[in-house]
Amino acid sequence: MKLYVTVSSPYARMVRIVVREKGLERRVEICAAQTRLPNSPYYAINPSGRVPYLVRDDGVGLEESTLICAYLDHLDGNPVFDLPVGDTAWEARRLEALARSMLDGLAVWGRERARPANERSPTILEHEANRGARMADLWEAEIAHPMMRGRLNLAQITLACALGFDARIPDLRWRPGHPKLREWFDLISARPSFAATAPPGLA
Ligand SMILES: N[C@@H](CCC(=O)N[C@@H](CS)C(=O)NCC(=O)O)C(=O)O
Repeated sequence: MKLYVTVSSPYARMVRIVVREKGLERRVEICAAQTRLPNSPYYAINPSGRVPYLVRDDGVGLEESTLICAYLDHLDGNPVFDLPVGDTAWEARRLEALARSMLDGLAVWGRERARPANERSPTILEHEANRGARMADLWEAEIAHPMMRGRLNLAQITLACALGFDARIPDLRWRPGHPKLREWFDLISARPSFAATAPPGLA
């Protein structure tokens, strides 16, 4: 199988973490995609131009980080990232949605920052910076939740990929004033699958 990624994409990082957590490094070839480029050859592979994108052994392509994570998790018939059964599933989904909200906002912020300076919208930059600050406050309160401490799950992976995106957004200063979140992040970042997939800083 081929997994198309960019090294900076936090969504692709989620899948790269799952590849390592599931020991699939030999089955999944990581391929660099050229995104956001006019006429990129990547568009012939994935017309949407987005990453992550998994081309399965049968040639069928899958988009969306959560779908790809679930597909890879189920390959061995022993999924470890499925939702828990019963009422706790709602808590798991609630936390995952909150982490996704933070990640989606930061992705918009990062994309706006990456535009040429004269094309950036100060309104969007400010809106996303404020959202990021509110979400960091929210997560400082939520991070003690047992599901954020227990066995690795998609809420944890999503939140860690969101917070780690500060490597690409220097103005995202979520650490000051959030000691519990900082401690949680430093711990999860030391896990080999997270350490090996950390996004490069800006040049
Ligand atoms: N909801 C998608 C988001 C994927 C996404 O936004 N990927 C960005 C990189 S972070 C991308 O491919 N951007 C290229 C483009 O928009 O052309 C997922 O979870 O996989």
